[in-house]
Amino acid sequence: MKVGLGLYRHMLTREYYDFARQAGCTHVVVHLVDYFNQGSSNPRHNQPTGGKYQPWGVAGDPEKLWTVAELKKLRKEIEDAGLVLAAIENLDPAHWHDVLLDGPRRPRHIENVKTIIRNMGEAGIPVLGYNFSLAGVCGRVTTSSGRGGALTVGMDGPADEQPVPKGVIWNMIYDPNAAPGTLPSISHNELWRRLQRFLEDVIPVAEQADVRLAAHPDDPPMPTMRGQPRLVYQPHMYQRLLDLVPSPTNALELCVGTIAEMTEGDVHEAVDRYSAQRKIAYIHLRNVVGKVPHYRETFIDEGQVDMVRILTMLNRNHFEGVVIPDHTPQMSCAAPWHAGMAHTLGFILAVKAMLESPKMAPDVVTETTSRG
Ligand SMILES: [Mn+2]
Repeated sequence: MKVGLGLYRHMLTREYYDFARQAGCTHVVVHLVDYFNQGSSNPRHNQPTGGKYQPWGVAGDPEKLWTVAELKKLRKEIEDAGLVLAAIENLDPAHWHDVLLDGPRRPRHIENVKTIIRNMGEAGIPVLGYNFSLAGVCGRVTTSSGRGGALTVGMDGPADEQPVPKGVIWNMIYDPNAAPGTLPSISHNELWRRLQRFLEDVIPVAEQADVRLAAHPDDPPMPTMRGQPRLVYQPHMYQRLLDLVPSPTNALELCVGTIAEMTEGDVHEAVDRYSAQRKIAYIHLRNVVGKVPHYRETFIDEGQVDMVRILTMLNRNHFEGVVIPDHTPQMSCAAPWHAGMAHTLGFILAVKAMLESPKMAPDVVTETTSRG
């Protein structure tokens, strides 16, 4: 298991790379989509939040795909700082919205995704995280209900009252000039059909390019959000995604917090099951209290997930990918994002050190696995 840090687009600077190393990371996962672009309710020192029904921001330039030259330059800058670029997280809605929507530009947008995958392969970036979702990460509220009054994110009930407006996909605005109106609802089967077509189109290209595709589950994991179906909103639905197109390249960006919010199954079992199958490309780690549609994100050392048990299972199943902190509540100081990340990384590194200590490991493993 390796420990990394996820960096948003505006954080792709030497200062943030140095921070990652100082906090004990060997790897970084980068976001090239600028979620915060013109977002009115989306402060940059937090995870992208938006409002319950307010999108994050405006998507990127549909004509500008990430080039081999810029990807190679990014990789070099990260390596010059002493880190490894483990993955790119998320596609820009501007590049592939008609794959999600099954719209008229789908053929072109599938080619966009293939080009991005080939470019990543050429630049030596081994994993692409993605989220096959129409409504995206939405429907959440930010409150000061975290420990010590920390600002944190969660749900206070379902979010189906306001449908997705036209011109918005995956909680970002891809067409600011879209006609008024809302996106018609589709069925769960139709969404699975779109995912299957997507995987069948791009997995062969990804295999050739040696880039793993890693699917994030639906966050928040409700059956529907804003009137649109969700794909992976119970732990077993990840298996359906894997079985659609069986390949080591068809893999998971397993989000522990999201799975813990699901109403069925058990997050510890899910981590055990999918890591034993070698299907996890990388892991988002965060803790949580409650289940959808009523939950709150918490600090790593509280909440309903037994993090020691999760990390022990990953270690026992010889998980060789990267674990990154997902989101954290905002700590009261001048650098709330940094403080939350450093706190989470310290916790992860302590457990990792314990598991890897030759004298400690057998006792810890026995103790934590016998707990259940
Ligand atoms: Mn996540």
